[in-house]
Amino acid sequence: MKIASLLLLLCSCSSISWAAQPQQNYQQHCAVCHGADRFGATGPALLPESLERLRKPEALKTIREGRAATQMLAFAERLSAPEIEALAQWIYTPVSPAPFWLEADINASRQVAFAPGSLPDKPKALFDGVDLMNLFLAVETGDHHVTVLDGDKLSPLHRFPSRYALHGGPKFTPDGRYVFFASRDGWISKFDIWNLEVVAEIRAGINTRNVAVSGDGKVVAVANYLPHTIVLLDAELKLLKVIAATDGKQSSRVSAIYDAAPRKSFVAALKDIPQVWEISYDPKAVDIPVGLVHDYQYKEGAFIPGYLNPRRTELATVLDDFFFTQDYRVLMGASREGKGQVVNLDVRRKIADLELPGMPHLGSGITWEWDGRTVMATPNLKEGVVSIIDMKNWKTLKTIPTLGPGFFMRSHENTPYAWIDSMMGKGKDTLQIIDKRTLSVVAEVKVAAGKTLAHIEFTRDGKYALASLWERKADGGAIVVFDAATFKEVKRIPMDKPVGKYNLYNKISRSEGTSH
Ligand code: DHE
Repeated sequence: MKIASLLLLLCSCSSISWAAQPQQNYQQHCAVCHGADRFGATGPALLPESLERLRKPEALKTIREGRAATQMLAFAERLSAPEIEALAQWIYTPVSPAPFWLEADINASRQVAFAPGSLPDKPKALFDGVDLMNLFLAVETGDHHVTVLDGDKLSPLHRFPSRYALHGGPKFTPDGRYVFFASRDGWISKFDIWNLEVVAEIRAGINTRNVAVSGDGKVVAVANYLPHTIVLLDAELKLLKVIAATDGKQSSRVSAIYDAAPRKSFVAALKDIPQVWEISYDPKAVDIPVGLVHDYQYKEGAFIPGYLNPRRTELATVLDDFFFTQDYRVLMGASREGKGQVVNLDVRRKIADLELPGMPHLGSGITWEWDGRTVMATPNLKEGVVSIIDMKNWKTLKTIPTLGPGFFMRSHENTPYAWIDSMMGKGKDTLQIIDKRTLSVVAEVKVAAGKTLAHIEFTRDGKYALASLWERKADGGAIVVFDAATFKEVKRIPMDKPVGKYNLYNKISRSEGTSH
């Protein structure tokens, strides 16, 4: 009996110390960089939501061996293998209570390096003779830097550190002077391209999807998974408003937010609620009491929402990836299960279904004129196909087989070709080129067998296509420049895991061949 009690005592003691151990080790070794609450500080957040893209063996390796070219130290000497295992296990468990990031947290996080008006209103001498609208910004996630690239000479001009893990396209002001980046950890950075300085930063959330900038450059919108919010900032990154993403019954992660400049509004995709939200930033869009106008749909509140208030379109199913017509009146959306719908934002209802297999990546779609009509082409994250949709009747005109599931598709007004990667499958090292006139694959390019080649962006004139050799610099990571007519490699610019590259002109002019 005594032995049994002793065993029980030993067992419960060891389980107490086992359970307490990772927290203690975390506070002792990790909290200083990753935050006592695991929300992140100088190091990234360590929450299950933030770690979704890091596989457990990779996390274990990072704790053991550290991360080259970062401040992440190796802990193999200081912690035993079971301690490291317990620590890794623990950072993948949700925090309780659920993470929050209130207005006060957002306001307190704001940092201004250069007050408005304190930097010269003209581009640095470095840019003399450079076409500022043909610059590219290349996001390198190897060592978390951004390179400013001269699109005429195809050579780097400047490189600066970014926040950890930028995601989504950076968004430019219409004059091309400023650009806004979002990191997965919620940091929004405003960079002055003319002066090559980060001028202000703010943490808008804990787990962020993307950022959008209004067509007039005055409002910045941020979509968050954690907390469930849309955050609106002014151009100096001062908080304007936090909008809780809820339908009154349930709250939702916000998958993405886009600028619909011709409508002077943002359009938000919600991951957990079957609604599309449109948020007007038109100062003339005042809230109108229901009853004063003939309103055919929105009867929920006491008014029809106007300036910076979401206007909701109810749908039958959730949509979390969008593509817009060039005038932004109509959006094509898909859920991650692949159900596609066409929604008219003026009449605020679904107007058609889309026949799409797998998991279409509509956000990466492009359009062009074909046989007297506009067609839209979308890659697919699950199946090796490009779907071509007739935008007059929303029917799938053609399904083009590719080497495998792909992420990004690109073209340009001045080229008859569209380029597609297959980075999610076996053909990840090969780009395929589709003739926009015949809707068929006419060429393939590969520069390094077995290495991912993806994400294309054209120069302003459409003469060159720049693709990412998606590797660390030591493993040959580079931007590979192809002649857009002959598909021959003309240059290789070494980079550290270049993810996306963004041409100022193509983005600001909303080229039909690139994402906006
Ligand atoms: Fe992205 C853009 C969603 C995984 C690289 N990605 C976007 C956008 C959305 C999105 C909604 C458009 C926002 C914008 O540009 O403003 N991405 C998602 C996902 O849901 C998904 C599948 C899962 C996730 O973890 O979020 C996902 N994305 C990835 C990656 O794994 C990629 C390849 C590498 C990475 O670093 O995260 C990746 N996403 C990108 C890039 C863009 C992007 C480079 C900008 C494309 C552009 O040219 O505009």
